[in-house]
Amino acid sequence: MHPALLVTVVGLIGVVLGGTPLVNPTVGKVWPCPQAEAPEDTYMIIRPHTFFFNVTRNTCAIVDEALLRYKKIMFPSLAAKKSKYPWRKDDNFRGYLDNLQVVLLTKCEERPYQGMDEQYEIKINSPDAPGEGFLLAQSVWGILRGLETFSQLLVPNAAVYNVNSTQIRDFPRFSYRGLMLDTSRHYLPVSKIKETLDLMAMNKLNAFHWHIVDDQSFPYVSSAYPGLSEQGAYSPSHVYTEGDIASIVTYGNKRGIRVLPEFDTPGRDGEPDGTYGPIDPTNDANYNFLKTLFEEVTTRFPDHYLHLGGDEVSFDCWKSNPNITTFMSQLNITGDYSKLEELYISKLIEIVGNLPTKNGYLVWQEVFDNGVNIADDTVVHIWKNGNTPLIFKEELKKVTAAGYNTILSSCWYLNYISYGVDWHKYYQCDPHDFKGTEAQKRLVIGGEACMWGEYVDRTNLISRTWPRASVVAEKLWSNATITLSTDQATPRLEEHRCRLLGRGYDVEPLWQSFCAADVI
Ligand code: CP6
Repeated sequence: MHPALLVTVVGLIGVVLGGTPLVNPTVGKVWPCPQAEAPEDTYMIIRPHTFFFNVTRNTCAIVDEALLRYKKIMFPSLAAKKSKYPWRKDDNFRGYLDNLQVVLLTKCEERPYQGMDEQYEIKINSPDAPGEGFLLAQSVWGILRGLETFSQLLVPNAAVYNVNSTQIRDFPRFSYRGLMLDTSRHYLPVSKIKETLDLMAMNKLNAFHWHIVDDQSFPYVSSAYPGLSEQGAYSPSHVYTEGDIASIVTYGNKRGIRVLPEFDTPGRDGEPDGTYGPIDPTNDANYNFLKTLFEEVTTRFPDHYLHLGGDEVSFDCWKSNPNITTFMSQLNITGDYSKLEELYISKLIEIVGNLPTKNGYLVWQEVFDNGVNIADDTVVHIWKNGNTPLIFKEELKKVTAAGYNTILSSCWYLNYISYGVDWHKYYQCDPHDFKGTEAQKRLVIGGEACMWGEYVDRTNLISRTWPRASVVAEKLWSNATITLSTDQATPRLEEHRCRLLGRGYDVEPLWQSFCAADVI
């Protein structure tokens, strides 16, 4: 690339965050919709057999591997022999795009993290570089997001692909864009989790919240406490070994996705049955156990954050334990079980805060609601009252007024299903739609779609999650002004669903329809 061009391009990237969008495209081909896009009617032709990515500036293993993946995604039939059909060339034809220049402007990074830089810029046959194609980003994460966008710009045309002249400047609206899966109520095979990570990357989601264990089963294999899965897993094969976890973390990280485990304590059991129940907060041995367990967990999951749960604690079991009753009377808190819970969570938080890895953590909203003293960088996860926006908006207000970072899930409980179109209500829910100051709004770092596992296993995971999670993904990535109208999103979402289907994923239909490229 000509040095002068590089300077302009760096300059452009520099103004992305502060600058005003060029155009807010209402109908485009890319999902989630880019922040600013200036497509033209002219186009270039990509010949898959000769097309290549040309990496300049910095190189990075994550980028090299992503390029190989995207070649397969973009040209699935590369192995097939050339089509005998001629391709379209007309007045708008502007030549062949033989390569995409992939310009990584700063040094490589290995693991994604909260607040990483994901902005990128794409130029295809732009006025300052006619006949050329560029993908530029400050970070490897921006390159990954841009590659996904580039792959979505390609339109098949017989044996080749058309790509319109365009300029795109894109960056996420929210930095935390998550999806939660639950592997306790049903075990999910590692392959299905990886499929989910692929789909997350195709929707620019960047945080996989793994609700790995719960009362129903404990598939996490611990070296320190092998009995947990030996006695707690559904079967010896319904488990996640250290190797499984490492391969899932790496798989996600290579796609710019953080993997955040949740070890939900003290437990949300219902009726005490003498077998299971929440952790006894009066027994010191339990805190030693938690320290050792979390020490292991935080070395296996390298992200700075982990999810500590803390939701829906039932006090019935604690009430039935005479040792706990005595303990409470000694502390002068007889009958005040929230106080007891607070005591437990405070100790847990102290333990986690003092681990060698110095982790930060997320907690479900109850921990905040119950007035537990949490660290300043805690992320409060709002999940309750999905059907009553007034209440969860009030919660957003309270949590941010107290100065905490927060993510919203209340309106994105994908495990709820019903007959009919349900994605409109996901699209209409906006994490900034509450009364608060600018500073309060900035504390809302994003949101998360949740897929609880009571009725979900490997057979229906993909179809029940997608493309409904894609709707949340656009809400969290795209400009607020773009995501106002479900009518304008409909044809784009239909196309995106067909694209994911075409890429080989069993994503469910949104309504009566057919996919033109779907080969029966
Ligand atoms: N398990 C845990 C669950 C749920 C929660 N925590 C849950 C609650 C309500 C619905 C779905 C799931 N199954 N540990 C709440 C955060 Cl509708």
